[in-house]
Amino acid sequence: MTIPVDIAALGARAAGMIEELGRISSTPDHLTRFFLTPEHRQAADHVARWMAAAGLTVSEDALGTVRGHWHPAGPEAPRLLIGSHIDTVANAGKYDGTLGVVLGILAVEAVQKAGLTPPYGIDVLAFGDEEGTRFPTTLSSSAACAGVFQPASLGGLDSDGVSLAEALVAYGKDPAAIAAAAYDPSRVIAYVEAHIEQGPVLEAEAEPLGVVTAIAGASRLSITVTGEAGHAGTVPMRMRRDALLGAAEMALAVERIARADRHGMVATVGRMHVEPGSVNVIPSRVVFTVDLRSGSDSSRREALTRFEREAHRIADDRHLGVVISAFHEVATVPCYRDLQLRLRNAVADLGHRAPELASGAGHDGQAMSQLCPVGMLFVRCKGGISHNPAEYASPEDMGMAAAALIRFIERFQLPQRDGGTSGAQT
Ligand code: HGY
Ligand code: MN
Ligand code: MN
Repeated sequence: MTIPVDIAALGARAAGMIEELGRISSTPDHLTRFFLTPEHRQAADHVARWMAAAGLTVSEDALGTVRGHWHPAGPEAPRLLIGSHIDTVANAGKYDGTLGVVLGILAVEAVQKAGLTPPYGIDVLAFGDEEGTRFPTTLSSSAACAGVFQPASLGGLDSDGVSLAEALVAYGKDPAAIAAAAYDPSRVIAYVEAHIEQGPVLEAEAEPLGVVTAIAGASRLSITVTGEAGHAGTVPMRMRRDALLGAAEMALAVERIARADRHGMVATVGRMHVEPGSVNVIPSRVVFTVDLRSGSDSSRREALTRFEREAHRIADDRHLGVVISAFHEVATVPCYRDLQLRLRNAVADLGHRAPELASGAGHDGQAMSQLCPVGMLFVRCKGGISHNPAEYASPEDMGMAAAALIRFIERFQLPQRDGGTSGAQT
């Protein structure tokens, strides 16, 4: 059976759902929706209503992940998981994460309506903490589904000093129930996520969809530099212990290290907090973050070592203190070759070539890969812009992605999980 797909109609529906969720934010003038906030609650309820309207049975786990279940072969049958995240960065675009949840709901609704009765079930998952922008951890909700949640992260604090544990309780969750959120690996077939590319490749290739080969590993550091406050008008330059200038030199050092790398390494100083923060006081303490990524874990780890050495040299030269702590580390995850092939065939059914590309952005698939094989479908986005209100994917491309997921599900059998010929990891 080939399920008829109306790409324009699917795209229009996806665009409408993206707009609806894009309006749920902590501020009316831009989109910011952090984990376990009132706006997360509102968005989760909105997604739950979409799932119920699409014929899914809805539940919510101890980390706030909304789960839409379709079990035509009964609750004990193995499951395909399809999902993404509904939390955002600050001043975000509307498509990052949300698109994967919307497309999962549209695809499962379509295959149900077509009368498909696969020998497996499908859960659509809406994760609440992929970005890691409120608490120090990231991927915590998909980690809970994968059974690899780190209880130590419950003590992580947000900028108001609220711990993850306190925020979960305030959200109506029981941290003691987190372990029960884990899927039984023996009953999960695979995890598939559709996501905007957040890069320029598909646009350059003039293709609406791509298949992800691997998700780049990443490290996130917090660096505290301490110097001595002083009067901006009276302390001679040679006598200063200026924490900000030390931090600035360290930031340039990590940029230099990334630029010199041959594996496309990227380094970002996304946050810098300066104390005391008066215009006429020499900064005495600076805390800044480094986000470092590479397609090669060994080169990323070498870069971390080099940066640590450089930071200490700079601190010594300037008579400053420096403390470096890594608060996030995730390895590069290869996507399962069998899933890549199936996604590529689904796109080919629609008359398109699906370029293969690695993901520089992190995704929930990195956590889910500890539970089951992972596949990702990328959707072209305008100018490759993301983590920016200008982020955009066209209704046509979103419709094409929904149709590709429908084709993927329609043709999905129970692949070999033991690494059989078709399923060996890349
Ligand atoms: O940071 C990332 O790569 C993702 O958007 N969380
Ligand atoms: Mn993101
Ligand atoms: Mn994302």
